[in-house]
Amino acid sequence: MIEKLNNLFSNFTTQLEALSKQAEVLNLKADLLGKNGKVSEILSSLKNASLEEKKSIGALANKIKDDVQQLINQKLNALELEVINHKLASERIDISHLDSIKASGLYSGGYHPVTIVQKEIEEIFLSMGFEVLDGPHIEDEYHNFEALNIPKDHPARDMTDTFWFQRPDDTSVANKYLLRTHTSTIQVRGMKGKRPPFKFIAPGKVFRAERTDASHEMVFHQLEGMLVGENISVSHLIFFMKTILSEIFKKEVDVRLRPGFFPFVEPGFELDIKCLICGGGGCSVCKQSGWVELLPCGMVHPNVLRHGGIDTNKYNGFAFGLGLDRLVMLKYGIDDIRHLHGGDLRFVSQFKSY
Ligand code: FA5
Repeated sequence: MIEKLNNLFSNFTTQLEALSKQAEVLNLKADLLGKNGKVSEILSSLKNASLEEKKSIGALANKIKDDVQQLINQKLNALELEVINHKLASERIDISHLDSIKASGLYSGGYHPVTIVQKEIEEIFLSMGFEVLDGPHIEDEYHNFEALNIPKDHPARDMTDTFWFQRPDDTSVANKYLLRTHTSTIQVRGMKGKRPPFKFIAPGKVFRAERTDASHEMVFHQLEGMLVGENISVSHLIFFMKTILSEIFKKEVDVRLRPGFFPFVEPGFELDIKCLICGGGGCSVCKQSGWVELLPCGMVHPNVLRHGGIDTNKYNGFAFGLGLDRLVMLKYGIDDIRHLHGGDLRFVSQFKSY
């Protein structure tokens, strides 16, 4: 009987090894351990055996049952893994190699040149300890104008042509909402809840109902910057602006500073950069002047600081609003801003991919 059981087990292991389907394994298990299986058959023939025999054969039969069950489980797991691996291998798509993507008729995406430059500038500011903030495209009058020292009926409201609209659920309030005309909206939003000293930048899209030309778009990008602390002066501002520009262009660039009027800064400046498209000789981008208006800036007006909850007896600061699209044009030698957002893939795919 013992020999019979041992033979049964050894036959089972040989048979199991040869099987390649889960159903076959389950059949083999039933054949051996099932109610009417071979092991039960042997055990039922023990009825008339002695107590000693019953003990030793019963113990062996139980061990064989356990071993069979364990081997069956191992085999089923191995077969399941094989099925999964086969599926993964057969469904695998190689996205790591650009050529194979191109060969399959697909093209990999890439960053838009404005995004590339925005990311580079963010890195520069982050390395100088600035925070990067975001803000809504749809704004209210308060953040776009009032908080920036531009009250109702102030002539500066006409400096930019604004896209106004009403909320469908609140038609009683005319001209209350707008698409932000500049990223300066983040000045007061960013200051709220902060204690000086602090510094942040806020890049993003802005919208103006303007006629387009080589250097003007209706939807373009700005990058706002603000630094608030104690005893900040115009010389800090100028030094800072020049450092940023040489970091961005990776070389010394010619700049000029002119007085500029913005109600939210006092004094205010226009920082122009010598046109890198024509080298200063005159072209359509610089409107034949040799200079491109790029970086208006100034010392933050105390009224704006007060809207941000800042104690103006103790703190002051500077702010700037970089024109990102124009910077991209100067950096890459693009002679018309409309190329940037015209949606022509031949144009944008010239720039760095992921
Ligand atoms: C402003 O928008 C101010 N908020 C900037 C500012 C911030 C001043 C903080 C002082 C302190 P301005 O309207 O000049 O300023 O626009 C800023 C920059 O955006 C310009 O120098 C220019 O580079 C860019 N820009 C303005 N209009 C357009 C346009 N239509 N298309 C493309 N770029 C534009």
